[in-house]
Amino acid sequence: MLKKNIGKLHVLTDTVLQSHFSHLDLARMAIDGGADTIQFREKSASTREMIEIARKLKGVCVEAGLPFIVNDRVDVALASAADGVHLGQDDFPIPLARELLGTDVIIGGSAVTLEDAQKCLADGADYVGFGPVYPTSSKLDASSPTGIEPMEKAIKTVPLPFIAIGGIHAQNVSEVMQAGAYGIAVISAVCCQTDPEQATRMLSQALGMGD
Ligand code: TZP
Ligand code: MG
Repeated sequence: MLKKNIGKLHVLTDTVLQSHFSHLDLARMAIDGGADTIQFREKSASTREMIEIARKLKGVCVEAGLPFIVNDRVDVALASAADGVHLGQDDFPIPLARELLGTDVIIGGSAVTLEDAQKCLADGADYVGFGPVYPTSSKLDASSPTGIEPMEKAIKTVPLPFIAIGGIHAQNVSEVMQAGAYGIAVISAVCCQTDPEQATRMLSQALGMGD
């Protein structure tokens, strides 16, 4: 049993790959479809705008009883009383984020290699976001896809929950879960679908959630 509520189906909201739905629309639909973590991922809005959206998203997540995580931005996480923050290897340093946010806040760290994952552990992350496992066009500066085996090896070596990310959809969920992932994180498999709620439901079913 994990000490913190690290969800198994993280939906990252995105308004760059699509402009049909807002962050708030996406969060609501993902929650209705069975997402158990919402991560606010916004790279281009102003800080004020980000804070405004994040505070609304936090409200939606509180209502649903789900953790709300902010990508990259410790300041926006603080300003919205987020439950967590997700930090890449070149983002705000995890140990400093921990100092500022406290022990109860969920901190996720990104990893593409075993060494990255070991660093996440040493830095005090609560989970590892590992990937891209499969090819993805949702992240401009994404590394080459790792494939399953490096993730499997990292999972066996680093005692943290692993959230697989990158090119994950309902058809390859079972492969990443069999490799030992604790859960998955997706952008396009939800945000870029005509029915994000139904798309989330397919993923949650593939994960065997709510069975
Ligand atoms: N980090 C590694 S891959 C990725 C991020 C944010 C993008 C995931 O998007 P998608 O559409 O689920 O492949
Ligand atoms: Mg980042």
